[in-house]
Amino acid sequence: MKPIITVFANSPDQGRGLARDMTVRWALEEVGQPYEVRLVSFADMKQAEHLRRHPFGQIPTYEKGELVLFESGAIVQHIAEQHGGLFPAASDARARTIMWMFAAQSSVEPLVVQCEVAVLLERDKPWHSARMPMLKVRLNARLKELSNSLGDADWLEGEFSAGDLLMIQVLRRPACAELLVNYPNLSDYLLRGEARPAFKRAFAAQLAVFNNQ
Ligand code: GTB
Repeated sequence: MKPIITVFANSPDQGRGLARDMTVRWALEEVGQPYEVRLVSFADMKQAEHLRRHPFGQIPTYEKGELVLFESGAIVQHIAEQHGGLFPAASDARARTIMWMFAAQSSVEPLVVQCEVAVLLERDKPWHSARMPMLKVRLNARLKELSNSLGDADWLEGEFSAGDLLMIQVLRRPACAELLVNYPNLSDYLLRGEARPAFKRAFAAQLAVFNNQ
């Protein structure tokens, strides 16, 4: 039985792979698990049928048999637990991988989201021009710390893992792009992730949805 994931019927990013279904697609491609896609419009996401899958009326979700999951990080963790390829075998290394998954989504991504919200929704506020540089400074400081931690390693925890997948998805966000030039090791890390065949297959699949509009 193939899992079914929900994705935007009409992605605002126009197929740039920025919406979080890309994270789930990439994880499924890494482990070689074929999947089906349920396209949902913005209106569909707020209807009862979808709210039964996702209480916040968002994508992505993951359904397999009786199991219905939301939250991209939890979905990636489930995929990593069910298949080989995203979690190291040793339990300490697995714990550190889960630590990096949380780090990506709770210690780096919120700083990215704050920058994006400021650009998209707060440009007309009188305090925008004072707030924006402050948000950039905070994000830059976190990227510097991440850069120091990665050092000259290829991946965060030995082999490529679910921690890298989630961290690279955060680094792909446009708010990071202009800051990554300061950290060549993070730029190279991002490129290594995007060069993975599984990433390319996932990217092509989400782009195909947009191109078939
Ligand atoms: N914490 C949740 C997770 O990780 O799964 C967050 C889920 C989430 O933010 N979903 C967004 C959504 O459904 C899509 S990914 N939004 C619709 C809504 O809330 O009504 C965020 C996103 C959307 C679009 C772009 N883009 O076009 O560039 C980038 C990222």
